[in-house]
Amino acid sequence: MKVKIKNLREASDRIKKAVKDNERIIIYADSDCDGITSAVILEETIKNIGGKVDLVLFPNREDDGYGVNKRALEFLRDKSPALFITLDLGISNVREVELLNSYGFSVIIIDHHQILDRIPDAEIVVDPQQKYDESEYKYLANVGVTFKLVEEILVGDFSVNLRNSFLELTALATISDMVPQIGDNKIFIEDGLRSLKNTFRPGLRAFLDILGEGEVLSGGFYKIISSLNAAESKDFKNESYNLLVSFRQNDAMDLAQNLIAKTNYKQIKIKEISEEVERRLSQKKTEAIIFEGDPAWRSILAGPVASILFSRYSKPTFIFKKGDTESSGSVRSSEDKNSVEAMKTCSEFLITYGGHPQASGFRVKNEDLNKFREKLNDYFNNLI
Ligand SMILES: [Mn+2]
Repeated sequence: MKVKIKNLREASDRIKKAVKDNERIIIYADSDCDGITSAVILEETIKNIGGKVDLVLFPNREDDGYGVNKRALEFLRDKSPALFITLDLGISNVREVELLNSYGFSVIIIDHHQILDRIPDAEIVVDPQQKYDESEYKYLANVGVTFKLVEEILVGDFSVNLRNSFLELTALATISDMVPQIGDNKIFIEDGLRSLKNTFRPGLRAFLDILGEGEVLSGGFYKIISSLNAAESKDFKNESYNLLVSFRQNDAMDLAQNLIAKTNYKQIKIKEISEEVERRLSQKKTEAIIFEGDPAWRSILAGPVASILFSRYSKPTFIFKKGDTESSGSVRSSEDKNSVEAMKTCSEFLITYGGHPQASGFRVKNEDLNKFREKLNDYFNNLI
């Protein structure tokens, strides 16, 4: 018998209890493919055991920042008591969870990101990266952790159809999150993509119809993933989530069409920004890192731009949107040039930061940008 993810049983029991006692349930998930699919799977599972989720919320990363942000706290203030479940975020929200506790929420964190100095004081924390988690599942995307959780919740009542439907989403988000395709990730991807062509989920069917079934199965599923990642959250709502939970074929077609157009436009912008960064690099002396920002760049494009540049230069890459007073950005690097460990040494300058060694994010006051850059250069220079 494999060792289970720490606190998985506790989270399952707590969610079942909330359903039984008719507690209000709120899901708060990250706005990317991994967070959105996690939310869909957990919500549908809760419905399946006779409960309902009162609110499913997604942060606007562009305007309000990653994780449980300030606007979310304002919005949530009068929504307690409730069971508040975070998905694909939360592990870095020590202060915010303290506030949520004081508002009267019971908080469950489901995340897979690296632990910073302290674990938030939530009722239950499920994160394979945490101390004393003896499971092998360090490599799962959040959707994989969520899949394990719903297996625990549904046990014998997990029908083949529901399982396949969840596997389709798990496959897409596992690929999207770029976690290693090993162990259960490999199984999720194989089984999920196999099931995709027979999907009964109108949102995914719409993509197959628009993009062409054969096309999608021979690699075009990347287009579905980038389309799902192209949605933006507004007022805590997210179009990709709306698409995946829609049961109306026409709505689904419109939403999918719209997301495909968005991702095509984003691709053009990503290329433009990458070229601009390369132009700037050619004009200055080289550093251990790439560190570039601009008021005109949207922070949601920072991740993909950083990915492109990291793959070309193999240097830890920090790309950010420079706001009026603060900047927020994304980082791409490699396991051995751990970006989270690097930012730990700069935490005095950072408002927030977190993520994975290879993919992370940060928010910083503009006046601290230079100190941040210098300290990062120091860190990576000393590493070599
Ligand atoms: Mn994730």
